[in-house]
Amino acid sequence: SPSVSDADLSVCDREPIHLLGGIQPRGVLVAFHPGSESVAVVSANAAALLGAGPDALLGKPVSGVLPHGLLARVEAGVGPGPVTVEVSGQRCFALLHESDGLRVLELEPVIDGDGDVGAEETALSAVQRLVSPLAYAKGTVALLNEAADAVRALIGYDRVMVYRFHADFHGEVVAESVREGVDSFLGLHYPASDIPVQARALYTRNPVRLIADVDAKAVALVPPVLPGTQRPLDLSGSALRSVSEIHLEYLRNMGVGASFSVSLLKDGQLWGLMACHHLSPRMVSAARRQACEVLARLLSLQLSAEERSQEAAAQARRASLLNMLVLPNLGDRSPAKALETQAPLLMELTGAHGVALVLGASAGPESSPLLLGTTPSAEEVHALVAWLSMGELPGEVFHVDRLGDVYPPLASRADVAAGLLAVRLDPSVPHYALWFRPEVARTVAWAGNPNKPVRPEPGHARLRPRASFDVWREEMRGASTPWSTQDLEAARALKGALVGVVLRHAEELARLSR
Ligand code: BLA
Repeated sequence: SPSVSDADLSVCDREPIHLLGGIQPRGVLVAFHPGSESVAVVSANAAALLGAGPDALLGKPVSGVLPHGLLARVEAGVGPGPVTVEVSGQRCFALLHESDGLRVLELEPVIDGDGDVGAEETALSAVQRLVSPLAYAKGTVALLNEAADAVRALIGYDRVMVYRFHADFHGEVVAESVREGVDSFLGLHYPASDIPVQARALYTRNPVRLIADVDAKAVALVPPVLPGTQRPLDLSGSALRSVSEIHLEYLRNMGVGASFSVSLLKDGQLWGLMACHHLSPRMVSAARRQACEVLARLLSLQLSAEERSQEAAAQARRASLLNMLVLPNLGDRSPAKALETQAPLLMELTGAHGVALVLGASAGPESSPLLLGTTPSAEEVHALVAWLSMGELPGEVFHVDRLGDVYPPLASRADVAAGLLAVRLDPSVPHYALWFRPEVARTVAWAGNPNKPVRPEPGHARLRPRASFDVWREEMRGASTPWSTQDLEAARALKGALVGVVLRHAEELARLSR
């Protein structure tokens, strides 16, 4: 197998994973012209099922290659699951799709005779649990855990994870179902490069993939290059597609023998994956894969609905926070004093770990900023405000998730201020509300067993999951979680609410001190 060098790693995003020209050896592929029905491509292992190899099969009419009536049966698509057919005395799942103007038939022998028995029942009961009002009422995480349990029951893998992409496409294991005694990956984060951009694009179009044996040698397609396109047959829609050697090495380094994953889409975008590992090679029948696909589609719908209602709830929560913030009677307290008691609300409003309110007239008790939660020092905040006031703030809200990059004086303070969200409360005086977030690497936990010794092994350290986590942490150094549009809206709304109260009070103070 080709060795994976650092140079290879740098071109990961460009590896054409749909054009590798091979399939996994668990089945046979035959592609033929739709008109003449002559065989145009066949996998090198064809003899195992079709009684003859590529030399004999290429160019022949498909009717002379496949058992009589097979194609008609597959095209008619009997029953709900994938069609099973009899080829050379073996029962096979038959899957048909089109690619590069060819019809592509894939045949996968049914293993131990009953590969699909019970799949429909298991899937149906899982579906029932997932759509039950009970599962729904328990919230997203419970729903995801249910789904992980259901998929594990269906495929019998050791570890089934729900892997969720963040906005920057790094990912996190947010739910999991594991066999007793198997390491948990729950809560672990991985860099975006672990699932490169073209893989994510492919998984958006083709939702299921199975690597039944990470050590299985790929079987070449014949011919390796199509005369029409001058490149290998496009296997984007194929079930047997062989996978990137880089990814296989990653899986081996993880101690994984088989990997199965199903896409979770939200509004047509890749939201995450159900990522499943077995510690030894393990087949998942086409029927069970399809059942998992149905579950994943259902889960995707539930997630979309759930997220929409969560967004609505968060919106309502913010509105009520704003009310709570501005309604309390100031009495004879200054706005700053009044707001001090509301610190938790102020932080919750934007999901910050600290807030600084700079409302000061040049003299008086409010000349120093009001610091709530985890923030830089008063001096640091003063300097930051001076810098903010100098520049033209693009828009009324300024936000950054790598403050150290644009404002070096706080580069060493990523522990409190990697992220800054600032609103200027008044154009004529430097009054600000500033929200701070710490570096994200400090807010996520390595949820595996950090005390477990990592064996230093030769070879490609980068492709080891622990190393991969470290890479992610390195990439995220100095960065906070990004501010969402909702955070920005909340900041703007707070500005609207505060401006009236605070400025009136500040003018009052100014008048008094004159
Ligand atoms: C594909 N990488 C994948 C897939 C997963 C992961 C789930 C989909 C294929 C599958 O089902 O196995 C990553 N798997 C994970 C992660 C976890 C997991 C993060 O279980 C966490 C628990 N991978 C790398 C690097 C490269 C890379 C550095 O780590 C490239 C430089 C490549 N990953 C890579 C490629 C694919 C992939 C090329 C596509 C494989 C294919 O479908 O052909």
